[in-house]
Amino acid sequence: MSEKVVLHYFNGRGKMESVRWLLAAAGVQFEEVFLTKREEYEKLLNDGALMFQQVPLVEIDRMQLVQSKAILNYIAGKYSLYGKDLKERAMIDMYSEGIGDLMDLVIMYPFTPPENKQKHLSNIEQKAKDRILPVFEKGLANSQFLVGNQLSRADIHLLEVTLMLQELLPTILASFPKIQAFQEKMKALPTIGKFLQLGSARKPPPDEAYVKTVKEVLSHLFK
Ligand SMILES: N[C@@H](CCC(=O)N[C@@H](CS)C(=O)NCC(=O)O)C(=O)O
Repeated sequence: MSEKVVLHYFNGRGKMESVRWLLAAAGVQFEEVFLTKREEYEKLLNDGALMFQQVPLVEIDRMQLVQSKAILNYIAGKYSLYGKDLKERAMIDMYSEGIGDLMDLVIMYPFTPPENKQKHLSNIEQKAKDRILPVFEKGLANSQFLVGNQLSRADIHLLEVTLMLQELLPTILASFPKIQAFQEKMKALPTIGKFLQLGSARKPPPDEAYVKTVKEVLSHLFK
């Protein structure tokens, strides 16, 4: 019997979202505990659950995992989304880190003050078009998956980030036909299709309520 997996995070699309994508793609059920009040964050601190005083936190296999990259690595390894050998894994890591750089910019966008939003968005667009997306257009030139001949976390992260980009910049994929075709193939995978269904577990784009909760709970960061 598989043990339960519990995710602790803010109820919105922050760093935990990529973890949720991987679990969903692997068909793993999980429970969620949302942080809504400062006291809940303090309780996790007092319980010694947060090694670096930060969420996200994932309880899995009798461990309390923090640091989103460590969490993603563990889940990818456990559910066979991490290539067949060390070389494939290195490739998957490079792709995932490149995607992560872009993802971090997108995650920070809702927290950008209104006067800086346009500049931030232009930065996202430029990084995506000139630096990140061309790498994946090339990587998908002759194969269905980015690494080897099987699904890996890199594919799942790429679908996630390209869908996020399109919400902010609807025509961003116009000159990347291979990525567009890749998106369609990925969406046709049963577990991913299910995750993307309306009313499914996928989080909507961050709204003001989410930003307000994060700022209230982590008030020490937003003085
Ligand atoms: N490197 C960490 C960063 C996590 C992080 O920045 N968490 C924020 C919330 S999204 C936090 O808990 N900050 C509290 C603090 O830094 O005091 C990761 O990837 O998990």
